[in-house]
Amino acid sequence: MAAAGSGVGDGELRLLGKSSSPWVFRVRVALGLRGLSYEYIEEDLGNKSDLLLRSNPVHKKVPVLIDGGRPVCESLVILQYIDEIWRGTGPPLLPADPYDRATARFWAAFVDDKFFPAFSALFRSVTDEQRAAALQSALLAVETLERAFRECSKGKAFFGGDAVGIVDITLGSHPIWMRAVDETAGTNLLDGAKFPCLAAWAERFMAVDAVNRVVPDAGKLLEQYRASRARWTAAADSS
Ligand SMILES: N[C@@H](CCC(=O)N[C@@H](CS)C(=O)NCC(=O)O)C(=O)O
Repeated sequence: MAAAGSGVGDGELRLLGKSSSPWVFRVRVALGLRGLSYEYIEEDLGNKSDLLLRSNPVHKKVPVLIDGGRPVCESLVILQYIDEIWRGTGPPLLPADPYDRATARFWAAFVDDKFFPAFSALFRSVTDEQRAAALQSALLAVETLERAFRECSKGKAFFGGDAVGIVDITLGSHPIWMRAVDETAGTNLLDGAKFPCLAAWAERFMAVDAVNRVVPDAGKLLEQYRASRARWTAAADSS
């Protein structure tokens, strides 16, 4: 976690981020849901600030939430910190019941440990063979999440029930990138016919005010993704 005594000065709430980062997006959504104001500091990840290096000396990554001078690192840890510290200022991100809470933590971990690596392989694939193999794994993970949604939502709008919870925020950082992949690679990861619950959930989640306010510009993401793909393809061709 964050370094104790890392020398970060006291202050209000600050967030070190990168506007295109799905992990940073999670924290911005959670802060927005709680109605918290904070200073947002955009990092240049090619030239990381001293503040970032001192605040997250282990991973040197964003997001870092700095609360009164004390850094908290890793998006899922930060979401749980926000949930515990600012209670009562919005619906809880984790359910009250210990079993439901364990289930929510399980699915949030699934998103990071299983869904994301599968999606990331698809995201980075440059050849048709790579794409076909990666697509299969990504669709399996999406199918699992479709079932998870039915289990967690209990017929309501979100994984968290009537309100957005930790699984919504954790998975919700990816649809915008999934759409960028769909537009570029001709896939349909959130196919409404195959995954009706998840496709409808993604629409609902993206329409939530706290999400809508901080969602990165889809056109810019697509442009950025196409430029990265062109670089990866050129590198693969020259190797
Ligand atoms: N597991 C981390 C992932 C954070 C992450 O990968 N952040 C990226 C930005 S999208 C980063 O800071 N990368 C800088 C680097 O790898 O040097 C989390 O959930 O917060």
